[in-house]
Amino acid sequence: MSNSGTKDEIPQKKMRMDQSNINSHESDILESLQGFKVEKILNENAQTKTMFVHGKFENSEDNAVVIVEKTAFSEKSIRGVLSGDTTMKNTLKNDIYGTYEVYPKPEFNEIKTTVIYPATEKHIAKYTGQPVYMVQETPELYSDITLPYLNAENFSIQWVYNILEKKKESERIIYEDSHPETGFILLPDMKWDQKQTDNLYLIAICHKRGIKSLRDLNSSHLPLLRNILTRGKKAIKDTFDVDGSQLRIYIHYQPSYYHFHVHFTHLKFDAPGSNAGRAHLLSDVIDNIELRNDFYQKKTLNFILRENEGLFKKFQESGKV
Ligand code: GTA
Repeated sequence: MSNSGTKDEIPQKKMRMDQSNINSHESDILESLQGFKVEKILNENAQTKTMFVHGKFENSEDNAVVIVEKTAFSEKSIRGVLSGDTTMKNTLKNDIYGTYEVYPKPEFNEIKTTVIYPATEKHIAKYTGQPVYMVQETPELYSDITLPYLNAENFSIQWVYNILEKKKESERIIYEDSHPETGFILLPDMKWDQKQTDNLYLIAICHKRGIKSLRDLNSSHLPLLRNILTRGKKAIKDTFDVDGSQLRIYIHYQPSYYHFHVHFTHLKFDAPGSNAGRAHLLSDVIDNIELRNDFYQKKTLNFILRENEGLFKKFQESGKV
């Protein structure tokens, strides 16, 4: 829990916002969505109040994917909402019961928006609602299907190198260990609005290049994995006052980005991708490798693939799903 005055809000001095970066050295930062045309709603989730939209900007053939998400209330924002600045429209009144549509001032009505532009067909496929399937990947299927596929086709990891080389997001870094073999950068994940710790989400990106995924890990990586686990937890405790026992610390298999990284999310937060079929707890991964050096080279790994994903099509063609 946070030690700030209000429940689970981040102490102001510890909050790191994007604003300085946005206004200073970025030329392609959007100031409005003027000229944006919605082409298709790719997916929506009423529970998380999120919508994934495919669109285009005027005078451009490039695709954009926009993710809009209504953000959680905090004690600070709720005081702003429940105030005289808010206008209200009554929708029901019965005895002592009343419901209203409420229009707070814009600063208390934020919508977290992620814009991917230009977006590739792979981005559009990733965010499109579609059937999903559990796949069983034996070591042989990994070398025959998965590895050739991901060597030929995967999401660009330029954004990862930008972080490691301090070209982007350097002001957001929470902790860095710069050792080339065991070091990493810990920073807020793109999905976290950093307004409260209830939905805390950070990623640790290792400095060492060439570790694609869980499949590559062996005992030579134990110092790196232990370092991320121990120092990542400590940095989060020091910065956000969230104890390690309140964190879900895991690796995705398959990830979207094949440069080794670890997800740190708050236990209270049902983060996308934190379920079985995707997430492997870092402490279990360490334990498994301690039991057997080549555990992840020998194990059959189960994971969920989307029907539109290229990798799923490869598995389908080979008759393995
Ligand atoms: N700080 O530039 C970045 C950046 N990028 C491009 C990605 N990430 C970044 N973080 C910073 N700066 O957690 C983060 C991602 C993700 C991690 C990569 O890096 O937010 P991964 O390689 O395991 O890939 O992790 P994965 O699992 O596909 O990640 P992602 O994007 O979270 O997708 C999982 C599912 O979550 C998606 O299929 C989608 O259904 C859902 N999702 C994605 N984004 C959002 C969102 N903004 N809101 C709600 N749901 C989302």
